[in-house]
Amino acid sequence: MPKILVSRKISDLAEEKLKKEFDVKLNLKDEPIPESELIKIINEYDGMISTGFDKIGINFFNNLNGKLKIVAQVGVGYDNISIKAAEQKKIKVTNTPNVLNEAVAETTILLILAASRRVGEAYNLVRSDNWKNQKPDLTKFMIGNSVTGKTLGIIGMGRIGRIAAKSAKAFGMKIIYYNRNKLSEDLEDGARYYSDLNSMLPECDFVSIHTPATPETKHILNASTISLLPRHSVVINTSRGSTIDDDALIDALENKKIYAAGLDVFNNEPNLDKRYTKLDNCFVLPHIGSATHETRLAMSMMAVDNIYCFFNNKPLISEVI
Ligand code: 8YV
Repeated sequence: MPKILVSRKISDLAEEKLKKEFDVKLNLKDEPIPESELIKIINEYDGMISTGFDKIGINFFNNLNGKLKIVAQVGVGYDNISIKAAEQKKIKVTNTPNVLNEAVAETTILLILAASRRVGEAYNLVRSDNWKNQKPDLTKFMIGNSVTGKTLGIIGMGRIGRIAAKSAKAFGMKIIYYNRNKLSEDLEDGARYYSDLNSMLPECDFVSIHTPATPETKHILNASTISLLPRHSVVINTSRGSTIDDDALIDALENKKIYAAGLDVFNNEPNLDKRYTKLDNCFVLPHIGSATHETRLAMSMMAVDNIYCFFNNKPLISEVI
């Protein structure tokens, strides 16, 4: 019976299913396994279920003795895994695309609304019992920007970007997008394509990032690209923190070069740049894009199914390499 290490607590049903077929080491207490510890123990296992919180880098792969065959990540992103090293060592890597599209799109809409309608400030006012000290000024009190009818620019019109676009249309938003390639008319669904990011940015009332973290997308929003955004624009990020240059975005928010930001992901999570937490015009979440019961169960199940298919010589559900 193949031995499988599950690096973090995953959904109960998925753990049950895995236990039926494999010799499983679960992490019921959900204690993070430090990288050095993981490297020490991993050679006891034939397969591993990982999460985006585990660092599975070159050292991990260099240390393998031939027993480990597959890393099944619970997550669509896999920037925590050195894919090149995995390829060299002929280790399969799988991820969990599609099942989280809607949850992340929901979070995108949540951030669009929260950032433009000043939800963070408004919520803090009530919670801190300071509402009663405010004058309900009709033209000033918690006045934000409307979302309806505005233009949303999507950077990265993949599976998640397209669902976010579809949801945004419910608010009458016009969709424009920047992507490596123009999509078919069917997938575009009325969105206007820009082959050049710099040409799209001045047209955006909102801009939302939906790319994976790659060397090409690192700091795709930086001082130069942010300077092209209108002053009333709002930056949304549910992808990865690395797509944004923090200094540039914080400068733009502090000096009102843009209106607001809504961010679910950060560089160096969970130790985000503290300046974000001090800004009234920045609505922040702790990377909860896919955090619904339904979605985390589906993600957990997909990772388990990938492990099952691999050890039963069936086609994998979602293969990265
Ligand atoms: C997860 C994510 O929270 O799927 C992803 O890429 O960022 C999130 O859904 C995280 O990576 C857990 O593995």
